[in-house]
Amino acid sequence: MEGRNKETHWVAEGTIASVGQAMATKNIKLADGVRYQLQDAQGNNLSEPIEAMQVITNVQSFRQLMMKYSCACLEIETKLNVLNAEFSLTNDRNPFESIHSRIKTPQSILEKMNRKGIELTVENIEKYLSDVAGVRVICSFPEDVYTVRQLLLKQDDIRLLVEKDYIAHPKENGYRSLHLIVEVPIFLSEEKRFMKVEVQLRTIAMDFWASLEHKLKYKKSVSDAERVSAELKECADASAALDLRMQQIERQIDG
Ligand code: 0O2
Repeated sequence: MEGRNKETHWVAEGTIASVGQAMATKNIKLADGVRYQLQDAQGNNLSEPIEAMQVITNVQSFRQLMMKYSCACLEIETKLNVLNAEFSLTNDRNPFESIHSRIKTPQSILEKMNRKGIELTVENIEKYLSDVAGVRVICSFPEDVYTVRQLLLKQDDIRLLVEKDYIAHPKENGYRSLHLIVEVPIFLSEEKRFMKVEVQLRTIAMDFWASLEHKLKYKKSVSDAERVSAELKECADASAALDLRMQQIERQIDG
């Protein structure tokens, strides 16, 4: 199986997956925006030409990588759930309210690779993206965010790669969250592999703000966008102040 002209022709044995396998082993790189024509061994076109992302999502090594990221999310979630169970027994309250995991969609992976100007290969996805696996932890109070951080990073199989504290140093638009890029080991039948996971920790109020801001950012026609941004920034500051007041009240009640 061989690609004759990388941008227009692929000689395939019959399935997109087999083309993908061959590309992966030969480390052939895909360019976004180019349409790939799949052909059988006799040179007959197999289907309509398809886009780079459609090809890569059928590559076995891409599927394996996504499976590994899912496992890494599970590892982090389990660690956090164990900590939550212990903490709630000893301290009579939970350090966090909820956890959500997600694997970045192929579309979103493609967009980020394009934005960073990186060629689309399975290897590059793993090498250059650190947020394919994401775990979001929602806490009640700001100090819980740092408690969870400390409990998680204390574990000796977790490696901290990058930390961005947007709570101590909010983004200009008002965005607040603590981001940790960590590596966690996953144990497969034949190997132990460290996988990167982005852990985002934030309060309920920060999460509410971020979800709303995210929605508005992607709205096509926001009239008076500048005023909306300024209002959002005010809301972020007000909600941060409320977080701190609620935390103080909680301390008074708990003693
Ligand atoms: P999605 O759809 O959530 O995955 P890097 O990843 O380090 O190359 P980046 O993306 O600037 O560069 O890193 P950063 O600042 O740590 O942001 C990563 C993620 O945090 C984003 O992922 C968002 O989920 C969230 N985030 C960061 N800034 C904002 C913000 O201003 N508003 C909101 N609502 N969320 C934010 P993605 O990949 O952008 O998107």
